[in-house]
Amino acid sequence: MPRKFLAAAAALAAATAGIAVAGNAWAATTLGASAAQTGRYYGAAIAAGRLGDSTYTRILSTEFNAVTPENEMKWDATEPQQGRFTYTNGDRILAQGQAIGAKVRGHALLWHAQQPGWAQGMSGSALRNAAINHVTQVATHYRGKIYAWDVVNEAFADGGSGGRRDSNLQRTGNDWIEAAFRAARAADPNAKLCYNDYNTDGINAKSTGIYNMVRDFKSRGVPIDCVGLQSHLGTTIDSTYQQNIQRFADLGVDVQITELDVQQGGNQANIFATVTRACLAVSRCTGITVWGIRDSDSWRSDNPLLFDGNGNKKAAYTSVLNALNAGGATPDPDPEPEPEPEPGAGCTATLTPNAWTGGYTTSVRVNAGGSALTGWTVSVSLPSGGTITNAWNATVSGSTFTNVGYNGRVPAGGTTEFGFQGTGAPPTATPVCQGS
Ligand code: 9MR
Repeated sequence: MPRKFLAAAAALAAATAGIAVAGNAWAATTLGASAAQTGRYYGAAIAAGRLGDSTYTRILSTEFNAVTPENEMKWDATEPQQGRFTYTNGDRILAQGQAIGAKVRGHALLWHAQQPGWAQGMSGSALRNAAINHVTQVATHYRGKIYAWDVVNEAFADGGSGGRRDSNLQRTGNDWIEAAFRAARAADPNAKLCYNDYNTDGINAKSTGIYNMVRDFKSRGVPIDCVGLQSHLGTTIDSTYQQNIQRFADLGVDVQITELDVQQGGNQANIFATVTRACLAVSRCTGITVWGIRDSDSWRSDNPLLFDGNGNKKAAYTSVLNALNAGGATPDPDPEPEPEPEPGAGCTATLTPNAWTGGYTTSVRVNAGGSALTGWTVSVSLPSGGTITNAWNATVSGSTFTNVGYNGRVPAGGTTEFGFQGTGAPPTATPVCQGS
C-alpha cells in the first residue's frame, strides 16, 4: 500500500481504538483506552435504570472498559426472599458490560447493609448457612463472567480499633469472611476475589486491620486475590495513599480503586490525578472505577464525578486522561506464582466439647492444610474464669497445646486429635492453629 494510504489507515485504526495521532506521539483519547496502554482498566459503576438514557450509554461505551453494578448484584437485589434468586437487573449490567467489551466487577456478595429483610432478622448458624449459600448461588450464576468479585464489603470498623465492625454476619463468628472467600472460590475459580472497604485510603488503623487480615489469609492459604480501596474522597488526599496501595500489593494481592469519587470545590482535578498516578505507580494496582458517570448519577450531592450533569467532560476528566497517558508501571500479566506456604504453616483446629455444669472435656481435631505438618500448636481462648486441668495427646502451657512425639506429623489434608479437660464453660471461639 502506498505510504500515504498506510498512514491514513493507521490513523483510522487509531481513531477507532480511541487513540489520537498528535505529531509523532500517540496518546489515547478515552479513559479506557488510556488505561489499557499500561494494561489497566478504567471503569464506572452503572445502574440498570439508567441504561435507557442515550447520553449515559454513549459516555459509558466510549470512555469505560469496566463496569460495576451500583446496586443490582447486592444481596437484597439478588435474593429478595430466601432461596428465591432474581438476576434480571444484574444480568442487564453484565450484558451491557459484555456488549462494550468491558470487564465486569461483581459487587457485593456479603455486606452488613442492603441485606434482604429476611436475612436482617437471622442470626447464628441459620444466618451463616444462608450467607454461604448466597455466596455459592450468586457466584455460580455468574461463574466465568466476572473479572473480580467484592466477596465481602465493609466488614471493618471505623475509628482506631482496627477491628471488625459489629454486624449480624460478624456475630456468626470471626471466620465468616474466610468462609465466604472459600465458598466464592469453589463457585467461580476464575474470578479474582476481593475484600472491599472505605476509609482505607491511606495508612490508618482501619486499613492496617485489613492488611493484617489479608496477610493472615495469605499465610493460611485462604483464597484472596485483591483488595478494593473504595476512595470516596473529600477535599484532601492522604499523603500515604500510594504507600498504602504498595503495602497491600507487597502482600501478593492486586489492588483496585473500586468506588472513586471526589468532592468538587476543593482540589477535585488534582486529587483525581493523584489517585491515578498512585495506581499507575504500583504494578499490581490493576484498575480504577469511578462510582457513577455524571454528577447527576452520583449517590453524593457534591458533584464528585468526571462528567457534569449534561454529560460534559470536567477539568477532573482531563486531569485523569493526562495522568493515564503519562504512563506508569506496567502490570505483569504473568506474575511469579506465589511461594507455597512453608510446609505445615497452614492448619486449622476445631473443638467438640462435652460439657456439664462447671466443667467439660473437649476433643480437638487438628486439620493440616494443603501441605504436611511436622509439628503444631493450638491456642485456645478460654472463657473468663476457666482453667485447664488435664490434657491428652498434647502438652499444655497456659492455654496453648503442642503436639507430642507421635502426633506432630500430619500429612497434607490429614488430621489428628488431642483433648483436654477444663473447669467453667467450654471454649467456643475457633482456636488458632500454627503449623511447622
Ligand atoms: O451508590 C449506592 C447507592 O445507590 C445505594 O443507595 C447505597 C445503599 O447503601 O449504596 C451505594 O453504593 C455503596 C457501595 O455499594 C458500597 N460502598 C459505598 C457506596 C456508596 O454508599
